[in-house]
Amino acid sequence: MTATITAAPLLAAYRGQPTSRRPVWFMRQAGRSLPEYRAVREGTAMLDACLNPELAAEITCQPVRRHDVDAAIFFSDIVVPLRLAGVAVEIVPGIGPVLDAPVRTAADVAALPELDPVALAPVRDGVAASVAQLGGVPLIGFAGAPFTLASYLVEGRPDRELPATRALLATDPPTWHRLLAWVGRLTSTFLRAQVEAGAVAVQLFDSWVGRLSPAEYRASVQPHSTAVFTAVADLDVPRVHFGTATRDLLPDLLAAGADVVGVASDIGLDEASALLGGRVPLQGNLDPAVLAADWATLEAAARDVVRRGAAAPGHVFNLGHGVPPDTDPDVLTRLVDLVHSIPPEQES
Ligand code: 1CP
Repeated sequence: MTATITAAPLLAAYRGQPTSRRPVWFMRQAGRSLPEYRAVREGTAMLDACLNPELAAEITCQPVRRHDVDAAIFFSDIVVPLRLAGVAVEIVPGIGPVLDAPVRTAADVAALPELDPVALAPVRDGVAASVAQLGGVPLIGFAGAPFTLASYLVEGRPDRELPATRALLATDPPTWHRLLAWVGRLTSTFLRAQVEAGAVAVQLFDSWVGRLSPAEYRASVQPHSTAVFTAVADLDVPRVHFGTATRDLLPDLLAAGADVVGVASDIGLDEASALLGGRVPLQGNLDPAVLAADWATLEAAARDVVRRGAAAPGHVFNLGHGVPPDTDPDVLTRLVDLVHSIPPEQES
């Protein structure tokens, strides 16, 4: 890691240290809200774009060039390692990840192929090409957490109620645990490849984990997320753990092995910080819906996030979830300028 990257505001905030400016980036910043993204994606299927190193690097860098955000996130998807392991999955426009065959039985789980790290060459090459173009702006690697990725395998397609996932968890614990252990190995391999190729932080997305009670989470999910965090611990990069609707789960998400907790918009950052003992750097959590509001409303909401975020030892400004596809990119640029312009002494 170069000295410039080590001193980057993103990494300082992730470590709970003072920063030269308040870092900001957006989940799903690389993607559909940008006209230059739609232009380069024209005619290329989503997963083919992810596996084309030059194209993935170009899309990764687009939001950094346009918005002056403090981090890039590698353009990929949580299902990319499934495809590279040989699982038949496609990202269908307007729907999301769809599998040829859902994974629901002990036999289905036993038949899942292990991911050969060699198959990750397009990911390593895409990360390396991104880092080469980013000129010192940190690159975040990411993966789907075992629960959220398993939910796509079990449902076979997006379904926020997760009926088949919850049924498998409740009725066949041995198969459930074998499935999550498989996903955990897959996710660890995917994350390691990104860091070895130049990513300087990682984020584990457990987007749908808020569907579980704390007791369910601890018994059925947390050990597998811990295994992922442990598998990348020796790489010594900040590990961010994100989920939505996690008000009741925040201490458990931290205890899974994270260094930073990503908070969705259902709870204020000051309250989240208190629930975590006031000692954990946080990332978040402007409500993405506010991006469509008039500027005065958006500015007030962003300042409120900054004010509440000051309760934590470090704060990386972000949304509470991904950028909605119909967001005006100029609003994001203006928001970045605003967040950078608020001096630390005006936080409280
Ligand atoms: O054609 C397209 O443009 C497809 C839309 C798209 C994009 C741009 C998908 C399909 N994935 C992505 C990229 C992506 N996915 C990134 C890129 C980096 C960035 O943040 O800019 C990231 C981090 C993801 C991660 C991801 N994929 C998550 C976790 C984050 C989250 O939003 O909760 C999840 C749950 C997915 C699954 C997925 N992939 C795509 C869609 C539409 C979905 C969600 C489907 C659903 O509603 O369940």
